[in-house]
Amino acid sequence: MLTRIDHIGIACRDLDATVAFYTTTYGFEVFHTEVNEEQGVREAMLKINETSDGGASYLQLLEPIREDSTVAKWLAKNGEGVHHIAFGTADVDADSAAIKDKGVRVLYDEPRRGSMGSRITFLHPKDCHGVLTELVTSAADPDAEH
Ligand code: V0V
Ligand code: CO
Repeated sequence: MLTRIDHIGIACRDLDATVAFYTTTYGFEVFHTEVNEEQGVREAMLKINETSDGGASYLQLLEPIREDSTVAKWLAKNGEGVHHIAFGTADVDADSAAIKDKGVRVLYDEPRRGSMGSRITFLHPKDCHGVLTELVTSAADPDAEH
């Protein structure tokens, strides 16, 4: 069951400048930063609020680290802006299988490593009315494998 908005992914060209905008303008704080080599991004997670399922909602600011990464490709075409939304679930395997059975393309056969040790997969934007949609089980979710 999808129980929260886990994060909104925002593509940017300059992570430090974008973090400065969100911290200075709104007073949000950086909760976590990391480089995800597989996904080709450097990212910052800004925690916005905790959620009733025991998780939290974040902004995920994403700067590409390679020209051939999905975010670099998207930036070249669209410029900076909202890149994806992510729904949180305690069981990304079960939810992605159930959604696949409804005819939505799931991009990965097995969930991959996401921010802060989470397990993530993506749904094709063309099957989701134009929205690249991620499913995430955070390391803190009850059913998460550690
Ligand atoms: C592409 N399209 C999008 C889109 N990206 N539509 C909405 N939102 C997006 N973000 C559209 C694009 O305009 C095209 O439509 C069509 O899909 C095919 O796109 P393309 O430019 O030819 O690109 P592809 O097909 O090479 O790649 C698109 C997909 C790719 C979605 C397959 O971006 C992908 O694998 N994304 C999943 C991984 C990812 O995004 N990682 C970065 C975040 P038209 O022009 O044909 O109509 S990493 C992350 O979130 C982490 C680590 C985390 O949360 O922990
Ligand atoms: Co994401």
